[in-house]
Amino acid sequence: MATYIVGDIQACFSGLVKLLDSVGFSARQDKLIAVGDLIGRGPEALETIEYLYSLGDSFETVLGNHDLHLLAIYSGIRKAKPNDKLDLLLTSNHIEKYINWLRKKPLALQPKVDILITHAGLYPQWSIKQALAYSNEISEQLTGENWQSFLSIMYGNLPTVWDDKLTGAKRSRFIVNALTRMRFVKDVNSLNFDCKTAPKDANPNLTPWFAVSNEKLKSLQKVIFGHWAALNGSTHTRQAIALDTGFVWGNKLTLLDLSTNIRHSIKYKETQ
Ligand SMILES: [Mn+2]
Repeated sequence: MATYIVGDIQACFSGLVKLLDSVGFSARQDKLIAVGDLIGRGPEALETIEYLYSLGDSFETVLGNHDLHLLAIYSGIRKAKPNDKLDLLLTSNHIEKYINWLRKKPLALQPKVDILITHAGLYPQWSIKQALAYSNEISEQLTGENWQSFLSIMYGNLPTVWDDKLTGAKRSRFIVNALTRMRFVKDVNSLNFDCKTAPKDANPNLTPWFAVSNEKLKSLQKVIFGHWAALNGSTHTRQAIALDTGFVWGNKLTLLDLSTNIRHSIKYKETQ
């Protein structure tokens, strides 16, 4: 039994299947975990969700910003843009089933001791334990009856700095942003949402979240994340493992075998 963690699929169903075939993935024996952004921008949103749903207990995921965006569009809180490419999924006869399945997924997972998976990473002032607890706070809202009103307060960039004393919408918004949208921080702990480049091309006052020293992250612990295609899978940091390698932008889709630590990739052009 192998456990594979896959980078941002973003509705690239054909590429995903080819990559899984290349490692001999078997839904009966193996487990697939995604780092979120299952859909968004790519061409095969419906096929991707149908397939991942069909994997049943062999599949787990954390939610990414595009997945939350889908929930918000479905709920009428956000309008779909043409480049979201979600029309066939949203008009599927089974959309309600898929939405109810997705909103029960967490924002953080701990597939084994010392490993955290989230879409965007670990905020530099949080421990893994805190990230899991905060993810649970959001899941309580997303799985509850008033999940759609929760989504309506989710959008916005403020506050940018965490404080344990935050409550209500501000607290929820920070948690969602830190776990699903973070890339750079300014002044050690202030989230920045403007810059999506590789760290070397960023304004020098911005630091990737994983390059800020985190006193609460123990030396054996690791954080596996997606969301940041411009990193191209590299953080130069042993404890932060980046798996978004930009397949939807014509680059690669990456799968990490959790037991061997070996990465398997497929290039976009090999799948055309
Ligand atoms: Mn993302």
